[in-house]
Amino acid sequence: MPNGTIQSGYALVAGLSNTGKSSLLNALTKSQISPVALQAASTRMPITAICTPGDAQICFVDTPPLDGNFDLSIIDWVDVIVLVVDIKTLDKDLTNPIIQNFLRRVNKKPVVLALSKSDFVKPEHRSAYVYRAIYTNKFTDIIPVTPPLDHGIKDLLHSVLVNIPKRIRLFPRDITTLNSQRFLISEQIRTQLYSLLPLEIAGETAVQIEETSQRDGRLYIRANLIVSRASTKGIIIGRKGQNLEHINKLSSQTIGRFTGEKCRLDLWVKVREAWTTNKADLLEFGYVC
Ligand SMILES: Nc1nc2c(ncn2[C@@H]2O[C@H](COP(=O)(O)OP(=O)(O)O)[C@@H](O)[C@H]2O)c(=O)[nH]1
Ligand SMILES: [Mg+2]
Repeated sequence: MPNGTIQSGYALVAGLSNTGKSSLLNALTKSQISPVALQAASTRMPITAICTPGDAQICFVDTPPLDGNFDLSIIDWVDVIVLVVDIKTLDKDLTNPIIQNFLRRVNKKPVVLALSKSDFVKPEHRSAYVYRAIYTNKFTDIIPVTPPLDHGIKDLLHSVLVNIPKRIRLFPRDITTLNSQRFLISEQIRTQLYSLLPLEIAGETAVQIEETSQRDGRLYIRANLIVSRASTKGIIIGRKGQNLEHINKLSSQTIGRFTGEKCRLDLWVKVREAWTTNKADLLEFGYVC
């Protein structure tokens, strides 16, 4: 191995919707980079967080759900895959055609199975689930995890790390993500919409960051919530502005946790008729490339 090489590479975090992928990525990288919602809210585009155990670098990539907007070609450029399966639905999920198709496509790459939400199963019963997954002969390792309690995270990190090859460093020493701060902030706000609004309204609301700057020792963010129908505007604002205030409060909290700074969020609701069906608008709001 030439001098100057280190373990440096990509680990994909994939799974069905709402299985705990984003919570797991945050726990693995000790960050709050990927938004976690109370209600199912899909990650739209890959979100990256880099962790540096010892001299190594692992760029974890949180992805849209396998049963959603997942692009299988992303598999080709990662070194190892963490497949996240909810321990409660393990049997059903292992025979789910979407998971089976994913595993066929993965081919010879190492796949570590993370049995998520393992707090729902008594500790003494967890090994039975691990044995069930071993039977399939598809996984390099199988680890029960509970990201909010930090359970299993160290073991999972170790299993990923042994599959990261040595090569010339891929990332500068001091970066924690490959995404822009603007994009990550907009995703934090967008995800909170799913916690507070009906699904169809949250799904038709784009978030556009107009300004991020420092004001009075705080991170100032001015953002627009863009709705596709005039009638939706009032719903988002709510009676006496209560809904918008709630969205603002929750988003400010999650942005504060993610950036580590106090922030002042200035939210505006704007209408762009039928943006969800207009290619130029979809491009502008980052929904297609
Ligand atoms: N009880 C429990 N809840 C979890 C766990 N991991 C995630 N969650 C919750 O499950 C929901 C979905 O998590 P999220 O990480 O957003 O899932 P994703 O859609 O796969 O990214 C959120 O409400 C999380 O707080 C876990 O290990 N135990
Ligand atoms: Mg997610």
